[in-house]
Amino acid sequence: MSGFDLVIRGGRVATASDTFDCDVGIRDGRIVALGHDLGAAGEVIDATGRLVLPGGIDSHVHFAQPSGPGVVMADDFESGTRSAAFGGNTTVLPFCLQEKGQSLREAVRLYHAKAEGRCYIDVAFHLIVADPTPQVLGQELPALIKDGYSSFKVFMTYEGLALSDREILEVMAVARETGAIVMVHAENYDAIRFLTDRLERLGQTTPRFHATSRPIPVEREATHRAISLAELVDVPVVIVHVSNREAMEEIRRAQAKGLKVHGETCPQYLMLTEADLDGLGMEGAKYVCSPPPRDPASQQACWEGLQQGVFSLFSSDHCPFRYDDPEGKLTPKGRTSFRWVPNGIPGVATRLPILFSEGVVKDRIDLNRFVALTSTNHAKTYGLYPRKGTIAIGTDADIAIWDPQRKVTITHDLLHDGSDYTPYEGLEVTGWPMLTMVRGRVVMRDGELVGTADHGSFLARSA
Ligand code: DUC
Ligand code: ZN
Ligand code: ZN
Repeated sequence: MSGFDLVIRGGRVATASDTFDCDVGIRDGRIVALGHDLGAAGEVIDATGRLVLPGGIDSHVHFAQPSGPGVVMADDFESGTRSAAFGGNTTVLPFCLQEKGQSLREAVRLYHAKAEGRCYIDVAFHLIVADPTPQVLGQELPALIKDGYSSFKVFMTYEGLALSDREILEVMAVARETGAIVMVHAENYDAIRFLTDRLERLGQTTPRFHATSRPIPVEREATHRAISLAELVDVPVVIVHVSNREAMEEIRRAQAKGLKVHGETCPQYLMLTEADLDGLGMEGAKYVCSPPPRDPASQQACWEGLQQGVFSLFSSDHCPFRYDDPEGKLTPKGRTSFRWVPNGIPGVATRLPILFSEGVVKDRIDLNRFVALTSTNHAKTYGLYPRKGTIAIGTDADIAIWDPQRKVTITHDLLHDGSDYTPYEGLEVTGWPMLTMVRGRVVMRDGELVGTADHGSFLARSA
């Protein structure tokens, strides 16, 4: 009787550093052998002609997040993790949002209740700190960090979420003391409000003006300020969803100075531009996200950031709202002004195929950088490595098997999320995840869901 539950045979394995042909032996949900002729197993998966990659880790997704009166996020944990599995992901990190006046501990309890038994793949939570009271800063946050919630996001914009510089410094100081990492949404709140009010006075309220209300200086200034605040406290930060060259250069400069600043960008900043917000009628609302998609020069800058290592993280920022739905993009208020259109677009299932096709197939990045940007670096940055994010002896058997030649035209029905559209409808890609396995159990095979929503487990992380 063989010692393996499963052997993946004949594939080409790639990690963030190496590419090699070998079989992968799995037992009890872990990788226990890499080699040739591993012998018989309970099950053999033939991966001839396929790539065997660490499952994607998407460290920036939003599921079941409270999104304001009358607005409902399109994905809960079940549909969100299902869609993630179809896109070759094995772990996601969604955000647990603290609302003003709410205890952070209570927010975490409620978020666990939403996720419990409803995840196809593994999850860890970031926290969003919206109300940094003395109780939160002095007790709840340090205790939660100890319990495995070792990263949290702060916002420099949005009603009810934006923190003052003083508050950001207080939160960063807790991270400094406890070894946590701070993610920053860097856009200047007052500048956006000023520009939005002015546009509305001029009657410029259609979705395209969303981009006009948050131009590049709004993001560049806040990026600079966020980095400066982190420098004062000497804490590691991630500048999330970076959309353009000027913000990217702020990060590059900080990295060159030796500051612990990580950069993240997302598919929308490679594939979309503000022209997409121009659609007929309200169609542009489908592309409303923040920061907004920019222009071809900004897309090029984001590619350079990925190629040169300024960006170590490529995440989806999956933040889904249905389009044709009064609880989605087109709420009664959303129809009156871009100001009220929920910010965010879906993308957890399309992140990997887009970067593989546009990046690896088109020779902008190599396969090892693809693995680093989509899996390994996420695990390393957020305290999941080496259990997650690579293929090595002893790691969780979290694997995506890809057909690198398969040509697919992206249509929404392939993505299995809770939304009613994809911003990438009709995009042709080469390379597609054919099988997703979490801790040795197949969740998705050949476009069919074969896993169950009780398989995903919660991952507590080390700081
Ligand atoms: N920031 C995010 O990270 N996601 C969606 C909306 C936003 O502003
Ligand atoms: Zn954000
Ligand atoms: Zn986000």
